[in-house]
Amino acid sequence: SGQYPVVVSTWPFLEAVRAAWRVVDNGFSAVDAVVEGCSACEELRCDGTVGPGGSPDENGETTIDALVMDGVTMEVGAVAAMRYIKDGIKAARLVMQYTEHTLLAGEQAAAFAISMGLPGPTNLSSSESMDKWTKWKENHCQPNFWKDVVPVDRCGPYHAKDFLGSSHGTCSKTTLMENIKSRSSHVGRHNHDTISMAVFDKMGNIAVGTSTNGATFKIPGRVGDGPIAGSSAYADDEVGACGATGDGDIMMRFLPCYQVVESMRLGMEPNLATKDAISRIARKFPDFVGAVFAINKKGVHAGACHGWTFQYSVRSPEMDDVKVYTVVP
Ligand code: SD4
Repeated sequence: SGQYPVVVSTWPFLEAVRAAWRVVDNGFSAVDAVVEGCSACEELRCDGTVGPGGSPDENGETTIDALVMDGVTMEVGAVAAMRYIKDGIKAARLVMQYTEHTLLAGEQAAAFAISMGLPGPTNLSSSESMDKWTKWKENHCQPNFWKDVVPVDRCGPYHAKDFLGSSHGTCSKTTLMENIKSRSSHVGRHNHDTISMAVFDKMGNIAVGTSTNGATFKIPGRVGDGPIAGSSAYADDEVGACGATGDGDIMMRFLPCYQVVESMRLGMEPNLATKDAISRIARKFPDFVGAVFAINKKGVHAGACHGWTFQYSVRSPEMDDVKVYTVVP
């Protein structure tokens, strides 16, 4: 039908949307387009928070969270805190396409990706990520994702193998650091962090995908909302699709994209469904920063946000190029 294909993405990731558009416009599948679009962002290192060389964790290492979901078969493939592999979304797709699993994590996700032919192992650090990390260390390794009391200093790096043979590792057990809650300067407001993309192909089939380095100076091992189906993205071809970005640690408790799609299933317009999902989170966490977009089967789209101004991008047949929509809280 006339309104297809459609590509929607978080943020003004124009090249990513164009890359996905070329794929669906040439008649390939929604899954192909989502993978191509998110891959483009990984290669371009969108906002310095997607793909190799982006946001480091407390150990100074860059890792990748990525997800792909086929909204027709409801198959999902995802990788979480994956090390050493540049191609997050392609690794996620391999999980979906070839295995009966949904989510692989960490070093073993990397081993899977390499065994399946993706390039690696690769050092995902860049001079930018190392600079960020060096500054963070110079600033006394300011804990970024800890509650009020931090019982050990965070000037690692800490790797499990380094603790072998010692009863409780090498870190000081007595340091009490005060967390100055510097999070908002790292997450959100200055960083866009995640590409989450939804595509309808010419057949009207739907897919979503996500790729991100997660949160800057996260605790190593942290898995965000990125690889969680229903949180950073969700699609169901009977209803529509949703993508999310923001404080993943909070958002993943609410499965906002599942919420949005289910609300639309019950007849809610995208506009109300996105607002409702965001306000459910904001009622419990008034300081959270985040956003969702949604698109239903009719091609009607909307976004809602909290704590920042959100932009999402759309490309559809009646447009000459990508159009960016701005949403205010
Ligand atoms: C995360 N949701 O890992 C990602 C980060 C993000 O805008 O999207 N920030 O928490």
